[in-house]
Amino acid sequence: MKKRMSIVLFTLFAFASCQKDNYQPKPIVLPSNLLVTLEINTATVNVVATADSANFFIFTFYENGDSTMVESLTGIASHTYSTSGEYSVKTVAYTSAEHFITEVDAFEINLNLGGTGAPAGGATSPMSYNGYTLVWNDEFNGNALSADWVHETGNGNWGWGNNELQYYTSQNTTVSGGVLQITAKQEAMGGQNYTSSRIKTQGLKSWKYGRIDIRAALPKGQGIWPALWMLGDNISSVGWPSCGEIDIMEMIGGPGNNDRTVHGTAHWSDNGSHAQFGDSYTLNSGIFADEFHVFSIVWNANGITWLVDNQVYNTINTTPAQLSEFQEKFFFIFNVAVGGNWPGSPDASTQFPQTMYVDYVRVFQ
Ligand SMILES: [Ca+2]
Repeated sequence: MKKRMSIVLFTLFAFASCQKDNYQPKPIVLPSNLLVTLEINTATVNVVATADSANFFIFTFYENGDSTMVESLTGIASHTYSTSGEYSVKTVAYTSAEHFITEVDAFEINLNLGGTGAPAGGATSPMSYNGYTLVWNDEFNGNALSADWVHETGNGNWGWGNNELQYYTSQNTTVSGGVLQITAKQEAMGGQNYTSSRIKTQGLKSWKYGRIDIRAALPKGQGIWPALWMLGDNISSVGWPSCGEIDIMEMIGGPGNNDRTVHGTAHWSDNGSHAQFGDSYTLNSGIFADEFHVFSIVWNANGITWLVDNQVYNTINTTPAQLSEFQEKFFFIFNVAVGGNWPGSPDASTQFPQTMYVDYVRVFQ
């Protein structure tokens, strides 16, 4: 009995060592540079994934405890949801069945936007970025503005410094169907011929640096001037432009390229003089009123970069001492102006009312 056991053990050892000597490890070739882009068209999310060295992809769409897997050689998949909600999709890029990399992206499906008059589709952006934390967001999912916002009303000094023609009132702001709606109307109030709204987070929420994404569909037409922008917290003590201004998105509506072009600009004080630096982004087709787009800045100690739908179109170096404005905290202002020095007045071609729809604003740091 004892002898047999030792023979068995010897045989096992010889077999194991033989296996080890002949084993050739396979080289590990992982995909790299996985890039996942999501586009949401009302109930349907379209996913496009690319990765170097990837031979196939598997997408898993999660929905209320259930999931749907889609395998794709091209990196393209889509899934249609039946209810509004926050969902996620897992993208796995494979070189072979054992060698893969994974990314999970969250997104929002909102089936109620249609009831507001907002366009149904357009670009969207992820709820998370590598290296960033979501520190504040407003998804505008309630029935009123949150306590993070206040209205600015009236016509300001010299039409808010620009000879603008609108009278701002809180009555032109609505939050419903998951979107903020700021509407410019042709109606008399406070000695002006137009009304609109201007909201801000001054004294309530402000930030220094970060990635900011704002998903919005814009109004259109001659004399319509929607803006998603920021001012330095210290404006009340140092004034403008020493406080600094970051225009994340401005559009001067009207025919030709106007309704299809947005501007991203920084303003500051250069030894007491107003200085500004900006550039613009023009759509290849259609206008900004047709569907939602995501207007972003990526802002750090070195500079500010402006993006539309994650495409960079302007960058400023803020390291020179004259641009120290941009090393301080800034608050948000969202408004739709009518007329003013830059856009000029509405004309017979301008249709009222005009609404800017904002699906969300998110700050990542
Ligand atoms: Ca929303």
